[in-house]
Amino acid sequence: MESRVTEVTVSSVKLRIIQGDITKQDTDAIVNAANSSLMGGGGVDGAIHRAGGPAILEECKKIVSRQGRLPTGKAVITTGGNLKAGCVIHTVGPVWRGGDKGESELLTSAYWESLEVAAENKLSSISFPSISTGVYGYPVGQAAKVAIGTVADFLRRSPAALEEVVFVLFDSKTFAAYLLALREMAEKG
Ligand code: AR6
Repeated sequence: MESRVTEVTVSSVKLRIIQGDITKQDTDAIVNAANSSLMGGGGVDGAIHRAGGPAILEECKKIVSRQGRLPTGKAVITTGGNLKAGCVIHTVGPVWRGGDKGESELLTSAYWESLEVAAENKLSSISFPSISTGVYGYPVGQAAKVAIGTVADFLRRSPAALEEVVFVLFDSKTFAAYLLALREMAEKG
């Protein structure tokens, strides 16, 4: 179900939001809202590993044996396995603990580092889920502002790095929160 689409342009880069399933996207990379173990889990993490197959977990295991657990706010890249997207960028968002434990900085970092990894790997398009707003409990209205704001800041800072950034929101409440954040950002200019 991807009937509700909206789009703005930031520094000539398309920034779109859609309601749908991120595992079906054909951008160069999709981002996984993982946990520090990189061993899979529920939510979007479970869906990505199920759809992409075992090659993704194999690479995650190699990364963990090389560099240890992935700290919150960092990102790494693996194959996309059987996914249409060629790569998965795994990041770890913060668990919501009331909002005064550095959550917004860590969420900003999760988006920023994922975009850096995409740029370093010369990818031109990337899809994000709504990081931290499921099991990790980050209030979606606040998370949407951080997510849209961070991507817009990155695109203004590095306008040539990417061509398209898509937020793929699973449910209508999450879509509505991102739509509001996108409109507020577009109005501010
Ligand atoms: N496509 C797009 N979005 C999805 C999909 C999908 N196929 N499936 C779920 N979502 P969550 P978190 C949405 O809980 O809060 C995992 O167990 C979901 O509706 O997946 O960062 C990890 O292993 C919600 O809006 O991620 C970690 O332990 C959003 O994705 C932990 O959960 C994020 O929800 C991470 O928690």
